Amino acid sequence: MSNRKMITAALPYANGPVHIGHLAGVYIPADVYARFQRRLGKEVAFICGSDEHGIPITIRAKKEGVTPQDIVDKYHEIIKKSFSDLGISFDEYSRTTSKKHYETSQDFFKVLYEKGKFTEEISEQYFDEQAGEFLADRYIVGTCPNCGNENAYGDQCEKCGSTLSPSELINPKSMLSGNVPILKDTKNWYLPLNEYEDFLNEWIIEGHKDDWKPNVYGQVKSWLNDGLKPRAMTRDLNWGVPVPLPNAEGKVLYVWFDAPIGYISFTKEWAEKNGKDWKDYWQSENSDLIHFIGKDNIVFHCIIFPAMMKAHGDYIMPKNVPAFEFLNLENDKISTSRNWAVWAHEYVEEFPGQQDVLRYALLSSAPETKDNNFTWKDFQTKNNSELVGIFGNFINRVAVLINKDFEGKVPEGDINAPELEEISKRASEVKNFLENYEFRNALSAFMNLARFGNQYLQNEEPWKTIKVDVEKTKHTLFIGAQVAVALGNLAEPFLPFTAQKIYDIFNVEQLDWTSLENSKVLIEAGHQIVEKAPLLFSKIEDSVIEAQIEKLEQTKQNNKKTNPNANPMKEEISFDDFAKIDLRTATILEAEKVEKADKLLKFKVDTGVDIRTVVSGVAESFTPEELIGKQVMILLNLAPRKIRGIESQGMFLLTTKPDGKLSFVTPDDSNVENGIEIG
Ligand code: B3M
Ligand code: ZN
Repeated sequence: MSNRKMITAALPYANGPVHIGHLAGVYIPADVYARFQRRLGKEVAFICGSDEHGIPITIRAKKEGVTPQDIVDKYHEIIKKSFSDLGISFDEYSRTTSKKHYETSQDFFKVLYEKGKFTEEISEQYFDEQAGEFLADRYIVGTCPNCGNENAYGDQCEKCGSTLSPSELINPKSMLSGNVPILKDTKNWYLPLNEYEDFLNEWIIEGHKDDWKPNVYGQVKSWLNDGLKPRAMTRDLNWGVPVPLPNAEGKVLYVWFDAPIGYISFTKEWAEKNGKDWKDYWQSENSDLIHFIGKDNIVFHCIIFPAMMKAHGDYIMPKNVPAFEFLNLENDKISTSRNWAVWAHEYVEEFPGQQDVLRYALLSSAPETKDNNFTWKDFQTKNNSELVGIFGNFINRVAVLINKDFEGKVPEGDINAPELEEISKRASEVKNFLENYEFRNALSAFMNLARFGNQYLQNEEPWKTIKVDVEKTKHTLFIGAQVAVALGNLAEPFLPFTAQKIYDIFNVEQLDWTSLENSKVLIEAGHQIVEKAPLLFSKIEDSVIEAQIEKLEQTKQNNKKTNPNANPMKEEISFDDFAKIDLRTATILEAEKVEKADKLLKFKVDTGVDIRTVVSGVAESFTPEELIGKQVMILLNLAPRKIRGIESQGMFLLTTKPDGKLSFVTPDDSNVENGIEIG
């Protein structure tokens, strides 16, 4: 068994914050694994960083009207902070716009180029002549040939879900200029994946049939059965790592070429800061490379990146690629664009000090072998019944009773008691499950020790026996203390914040894993614990859960909007409220500019009731002349207001056009008299 563990977690795209789906399906399990391996005494490098290239970034930038750099700067910080707040113990969290990464990925490309591993191919790509750019599939919109959706993308129709290619779109248009794109020849460098089929078959299909997860193995097998094709490793784009060849202007490395090399670049950054040699982790047989990813990344980590590393020649292959399925939220697919998610940074703010509750809830419903579901009700139950009711309750009772009855000193007990075996049994179970990437089973094995401890106290009743049998009580609490310290130690990979609290309560240092497996005393008799033990967990009230469910309900309402730009409905009013409003038809008699006010016009209006003065901010949308004689609608009984010294006696009904210009709401029939009530 190798002494080093090179553990990677998929690089999140820096185009949005991370949500519980990412956490449950990649980052929390990866963190548990890394922490556990450190406890076994392995030399661990746990590496991640933001994926800052690729179309998801440029699309987001376009949407927000800012540069790709602005987008990645913003989300890199948010993501990085969320991870650190949630105790994800990366040794390095960097970003693919770092200098080291440019160097590393360009060098990697050059090695493959110089070894003649690429083929050069000319292909026809859509090109926007006005913008002077080749268009990624996502940048082409048109009508879906399958469902008629007019806003289908060149790679996919989000309405009917079908996968498309740009040439299938009816009336394709460039998203950059709105023009019809033309087809133009372009040269790119391809990795002939078909040449790696034999290698991949032997390494994975024959070599990892039994130790890789069936979902991963199955996907790889089906890709290989279908046969692999050469795949372009460069793109015509202006955001990414430039292709390091002469005459390659306007070309960048394919994001799935540069991103996995990020794992290597970031290991180098970490190694330099920590006096390590990165090659010990990436180019040594005494290192296990393990990629934690979501199922949509399997092909990249099991086929393309290994083929790249094989082509390069100096790298080890991944030992395992534990890929997770997806987590749903309240029985609906998590979606960034629909805002259907629980966002990590929001959770941290709304549940301060409760990071471990989320870690626990997500681990216990981790989508290991099939898609799983997160509900707020379930989250509440897991906290209130399991963490508060069992685990927290047990630790608290042990600490309180030792203080109350034995002045805070762990009492004497039988050091050969059979209960100590329960500890070592559970520790070995947790270990075996974690070695097999069975996180949910590992978590239950740990919780079973807490259940055992709780039951033990329940049976022994030290709060009663203290009055009649002090010796027996001593033994009970001696065992209680052993189990409590064991629980702290076993909890650490899963619930690191809670583990630290337990170490503090019992005034102990963290132990390595093997000492837990030896049925030994973990805390000696006579050891002084703290006097006032804080509670590990607190009950989550119904109102807190209801507020979260309400928040999701709001999202649902927003998603129903037919116009995404429409503001949400204002608070409901009664009919009586409405009846107070006096709206009338009126005609503009005179209009003139208000001096020294660019936006204002002053009007004389015939309201049918009287002739009055109105000041309105429409000067940027209309000239005074074009409004004279126009019939409009006016709010008559609005209290008069002084605007620039002029008393305005009413307000016109106006709306805004897509270009930002104002437009009057008018009766659609010209035969309406002035002063007619509207309602
Ligand atoms: N940036 C994340 C994703 O597909 C993608 C992973 C890169 S790992 C090298 O969600
Ligand atoms: Zn469609």
